[in-house]
Amino acid sequence: RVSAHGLQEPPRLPAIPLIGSLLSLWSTQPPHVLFKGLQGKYGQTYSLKMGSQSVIVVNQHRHAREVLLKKGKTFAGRPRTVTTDVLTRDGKDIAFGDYSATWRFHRKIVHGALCMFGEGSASIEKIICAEAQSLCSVLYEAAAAGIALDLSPELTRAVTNVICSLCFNSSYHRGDPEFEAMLDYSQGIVDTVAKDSLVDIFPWLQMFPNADLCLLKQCVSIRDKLLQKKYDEHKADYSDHVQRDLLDALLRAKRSAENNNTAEVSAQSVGLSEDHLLMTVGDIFGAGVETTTTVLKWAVTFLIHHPQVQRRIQEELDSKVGSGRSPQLSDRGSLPYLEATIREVLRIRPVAPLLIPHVALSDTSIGDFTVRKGTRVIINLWSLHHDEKEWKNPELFDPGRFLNSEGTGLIIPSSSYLPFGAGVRVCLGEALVKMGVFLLLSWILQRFTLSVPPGHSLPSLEGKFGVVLQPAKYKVNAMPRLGWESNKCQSC
Ligand code: HEM
Ligand code: PLO
Repeated sequence: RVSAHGLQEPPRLPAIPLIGSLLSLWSTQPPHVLFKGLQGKYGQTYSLKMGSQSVIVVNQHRHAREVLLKKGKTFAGRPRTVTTDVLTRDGKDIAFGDYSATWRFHRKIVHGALCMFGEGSASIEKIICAEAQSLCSVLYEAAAAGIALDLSPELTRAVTNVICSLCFNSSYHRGDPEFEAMLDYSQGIVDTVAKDSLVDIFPWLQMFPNADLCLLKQCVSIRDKLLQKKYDEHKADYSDHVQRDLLDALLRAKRSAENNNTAEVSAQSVGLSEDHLLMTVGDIFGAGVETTTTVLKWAVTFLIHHPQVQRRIQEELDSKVGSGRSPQLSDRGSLPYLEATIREVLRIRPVAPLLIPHVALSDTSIGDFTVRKGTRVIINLWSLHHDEKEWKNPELFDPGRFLNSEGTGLIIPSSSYLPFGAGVRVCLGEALVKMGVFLLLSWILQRFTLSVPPGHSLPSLEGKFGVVLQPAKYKVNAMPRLGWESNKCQSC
């Protein structure tokens, strides 16, 4: 159908009333793979109905850039769903909260706090290196005992401690019961939130017993107790003169809004209620832990599949850093192959393969297609990152594609690459993630060669789809490298 403006409706999948459930229940493929496959029949941008909700799926970078960048504000809305409302007290956070003055204000506070404690500060490097050191000690112990390890809890603890010090100025020791509880609840949330499960498509289903929703509510309640505890502790010893972490920065904004105005009503009106503060810090803590750990796990998984890539990173480390000291952030510029590897991991296994759904805030268009206000837009990053027209052998893990022809400088070879999204909703954690992944990987690979234990098969490269795309569990042998047989770098 062509309108007066030359615009037309996007091709639409047959409107079977239960199409949403059809997609998630009757397909063996995860949604990002299914959506990529549907392009063959319906074109790169098409629409479908999930229950009564219109959804447009975008599988190409030109339309993705139009949505995220050119018309970023128009598409800056977020849908309300049953599961994200449970997680975020009805959208009082940044990631799942709708476009509003509150959302903008919280992004600003987080951005400022991350610059202050994170990217811009030397201390974050020290914190990450201390965690890298502690992680390597665990790998040395395991190697000495001849044990193969599931790296996941170790990587998670390192990452959690970095983000914990940014958010709450605290950290966890191995075996800390609060940390173990956090691992459990967070996995429960990742498994059940925001994956367009039936209850998100048909909200009336929450009337019936639902195991996933029940698990989500339990996990969220455990998380909320932890957040509340941190909040109360911070409130008790808050001082206007010292800002230790993100929670202090949020409390300070709340205090100053309250002081500058007559009643607490004003703090409420800019969205600085206790709920808003807890949900924002919950987002950053949750995002910080789950995403960074996931990238590290994918990196290790691909390095085990591609020992030649691992060797080349180690050669680069040996020649540019040597064996007398540990890598530091200032080495980033001289380790292009490692950087290229991190880029390739983010391409081949995007952490958020469908980003977070966007919503059109007014009637608008994508390319020649009309889009009505309220339509959800799913950007299929998986399609962008595996587009055969943009990437040679997209299924092949090849860090070299991010290097110039001399192999000395980094490039982005295609515009079809947006691991952190773009525009007004762009990820807030990109710089932080890049520092953490770079330092942790470089410390590990300088000291160890990773492989599967003899007789074990290679780990699966298929991810488990949820709000983040996670690799499966498996055990790793970390073999100390020549010259790094013992934990010699205790003091550096
Ligand atoms: C949003 C990717 C780590 C904080 C997003 C989005 C993506 C993304 C694709 C959605 C953009 C959209 O909907 O258009 C990643 C990747 C990460 C990562 C690949 C790790 C490799 C982090 C970290 C933090 C963080 C460490 C916190 C420090 C956020 C927040 C949002 C977001 C708050 C919501 C932004 C908004 O809706 O306004 N991220 N992220 N992310 N990310 Fe990240
Ligand atoms: C991860 C589990 C935590 O317990 C809660 C949480 C909060 C923020 C979410 C994060 C989870 C998953 C990754 C998300 C992040 C906000 C932005 C980030 C969705 C659910 C991405 C990659 O978009």
